[in-house]
Amino acid sequence: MNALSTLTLAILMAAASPFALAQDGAHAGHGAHGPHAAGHEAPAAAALTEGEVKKIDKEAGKITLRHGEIKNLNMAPMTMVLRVKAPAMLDGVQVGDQVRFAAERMNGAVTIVHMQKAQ
Ligand SMILES: [Cu+2]
Repeated sequence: MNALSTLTLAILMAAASPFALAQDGAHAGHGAHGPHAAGHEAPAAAALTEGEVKKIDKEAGKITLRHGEIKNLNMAPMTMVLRVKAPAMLDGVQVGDQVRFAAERMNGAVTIVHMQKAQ
C-alpha cells in the first residue's frame, strides 16, 4: 500500500513536471494568484485600528491603548483597557509602541484578536 502510494506519487510528479514548467513559462500561475491575494488583503487591512501602547499587564492579559475609531465595534477614539485573546500577543510590544489591531467583543469584553507593530 505504502510502496504503491509512493510509486503513484513519483509517477504523478514526473508527469506533472513538464506541465508545471510550461505554465510557469506562460506566467499562468502568477495571473491566477495575484488578483486573489490582493482582494483578500484589502478588507483585513481596512479592519485594523491604529493604537499607541500606554500600559501592558501581561499577567491579566490586558493592554491599555490610546486607539483610533474601532469601526466594527462602533467605538470612538479613546484610551482604554482591552483584553488580548492570548497573553503571548503582548510579548512583541512595549509601552510607547504604535500598533495596529483588530478587536471584537467577546463575552462582553472588548478583546484584541490580532495585533501587530505599526512600523
Ligand atoms: Cu475604546
